[in-house]
Amino acid sequence: MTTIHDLGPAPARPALKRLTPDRVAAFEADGLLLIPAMFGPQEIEPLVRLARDDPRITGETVEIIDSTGGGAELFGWAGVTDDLLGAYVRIARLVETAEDLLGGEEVYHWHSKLSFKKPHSSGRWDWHQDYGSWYLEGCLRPEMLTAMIALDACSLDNGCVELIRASHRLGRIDHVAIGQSQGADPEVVERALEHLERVACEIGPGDVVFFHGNTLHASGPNLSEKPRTVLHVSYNTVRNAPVRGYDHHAYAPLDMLPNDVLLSRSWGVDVDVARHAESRASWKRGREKLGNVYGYEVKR
Ligand SMILES: O=C(O)CCC(=O)C(=O)O
Repeated sequence: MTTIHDLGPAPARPALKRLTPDRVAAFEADGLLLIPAMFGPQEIEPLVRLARDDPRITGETVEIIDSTGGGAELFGWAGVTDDLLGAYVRIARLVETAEDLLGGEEVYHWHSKLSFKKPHSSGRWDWHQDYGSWYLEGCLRPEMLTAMIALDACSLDNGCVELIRASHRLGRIDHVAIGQSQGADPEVVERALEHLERVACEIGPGDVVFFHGNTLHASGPNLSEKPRTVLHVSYNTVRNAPVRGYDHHAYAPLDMLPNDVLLSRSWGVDVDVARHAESRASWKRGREKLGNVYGYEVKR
């Protein structure tokens, strides 16, 4: 215990590793930040191939049911994997950017999701905050963010992610039942949209959008003949590891990989099938133990 008279100055912020102060300030103001071409074409290509054709991925997706009964497809995992998928999670440039954006705090991998929208598919994501569900696992601070890496060209017609600029400053918004699913209270979202900007993430392969855990986001159906695939990589700060929660969200050291890991093709196997199967099983056990903190129906 200390008294208010004895408080020292706030601790200085650690030096930035990858970003300039103005970019960090932009993220803090807007809850989102675009880094164009963070991955080059040769770096993104192996993941595009894997996500498109590999039955170890395409045969293991789940369908997330939205408020209108449509289904969006995901391949998700948590933990630290020693494979191509893990290389995108552990590559230094992504991890260090996340740390710069989260006040210089050390981060670990929360979970990642390949999010697919097939051509002419109706699945959508209702407006939500990721921290809405992560909070229910006992993460006390919203010191969490997602790096969304585009694998395809994303636009409004193929269901790109939309963000509400600066909505992270509204704090955590209750998620409520909406049609067949759940999402941020629609009345609050409507009010937010009266004075905050709706931003379409129209980005190309290799571009990355970082968004804060409390940034409201959604995406519409894919009305086009082109696929829309993105990889969402979510990080939590080490000091914010959950006080309860799904076991696979517990802290595990990230073991960062060098920035040339993708070009030097030094990632080992493409998909560590056993680790991914264990991650999915752990996800299921977590749902059984804690309930469905995400609030939406998941179908295989
Ligand atoms: O990929 C998308 O369209 C959105 C996915 C999303 O919001 C999520 O996984 O929380």
